[in-house]
Amino acid sequence: MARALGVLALAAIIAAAACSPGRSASTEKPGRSAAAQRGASATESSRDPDFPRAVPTPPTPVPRPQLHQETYVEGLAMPVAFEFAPDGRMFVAELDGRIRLVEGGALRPEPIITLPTTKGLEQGALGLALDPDFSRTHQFFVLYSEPRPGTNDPRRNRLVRLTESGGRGVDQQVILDNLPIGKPSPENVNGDHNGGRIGFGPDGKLYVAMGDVAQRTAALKLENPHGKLLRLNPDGSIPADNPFPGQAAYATGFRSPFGLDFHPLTGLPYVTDNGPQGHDEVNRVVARGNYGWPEVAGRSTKNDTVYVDPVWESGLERLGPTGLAFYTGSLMPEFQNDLFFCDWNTGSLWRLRLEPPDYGRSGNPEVVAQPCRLYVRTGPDGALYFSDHHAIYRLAP
Ligand SMILES: [Ca+2]
Repeated sequence: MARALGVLALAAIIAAAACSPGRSASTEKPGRSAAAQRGASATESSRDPDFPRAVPTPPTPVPRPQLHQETYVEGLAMPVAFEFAPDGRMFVAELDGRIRLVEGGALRPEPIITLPTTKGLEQGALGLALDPDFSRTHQFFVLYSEPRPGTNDPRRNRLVRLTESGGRGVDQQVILDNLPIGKPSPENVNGDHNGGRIGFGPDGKLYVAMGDVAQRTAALKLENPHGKLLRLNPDGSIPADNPFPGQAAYATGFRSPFGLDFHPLTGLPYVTDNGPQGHDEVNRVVARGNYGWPEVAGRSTKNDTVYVDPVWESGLERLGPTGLAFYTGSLMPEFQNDLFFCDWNTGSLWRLRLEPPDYGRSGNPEVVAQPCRLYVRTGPDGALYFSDHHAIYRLAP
């Protein structure tokens, strides 16, 4: 895994850590094989001033004795995304394609549907969103990595829409197909940088955060989905008012985004992105913005206005940021409208206070809770919910 997480791959992350914990701290150098990186890292780190520090030691959360953390549901396998329906049920996407339901705090034993996914480290059921009009339509959306039939070879990423009926996912419709997908190789079995987070903005459009799938040249082309935040109508068509006329892209220059949510006051999307050697980012995403990759990771040092700098970046530390959410509840007023994100490498829930009026800058984040490695959301009850490899936790007074 490389970069740890950087990847975001979260999946990668995930998988890597799950399969070989000792390798989760390995570092990817662009253009070099993972094996070569591992072999060279000890000597390289001593002579390359830009070589990232080891994965940071998990920081200690800021004490908040007034808050109580409990396990909300366990027995899950890599719950990479979860969303609350208006009726209080929680939909959960497990990495290897199972969509689960939690009702009244209890996990239904059978998935509502199991999508056929590749079992790579950074591939699978990567994104989950519910129709803003779910109460009426019962529709939900999943972005997943499809294998070639009968194999584990990645064929494509695809965005599908399903309807929940009696606890089953039915009437699958492909909304956007043939999205790029990372290809495994002997040096890299992860299938890098798929991204795959999806979510509805307050404008009713469906946003899709796509990684570069380790194809930098392709990512430079506006018409390619690689490394873009896409903006779509719910049926997959391109909105007439998209910022690049006739194009699905809303913004460009992402590498391995694995968190997506929308600011409760401005409505702008925010994404986490994973850098190649540290320089992990939280980004406030404006229409037509170029977020740098593959030319720039982290803040640009080129003194130009071509690239939009991140709201915050990790410098040389490799966190592997994953899920991102704004706190929009009323149970914890001190968190109101703050940005929260998880990271794979230390398993922390980070809080970032954004500075008004445009919420485009912040100081350093603080750790609020652990373990948070995959996803975070504000629940309808005003609690914060976040997940690690096998469980979802609830934080509230
Ligand atoms: Ca960037």
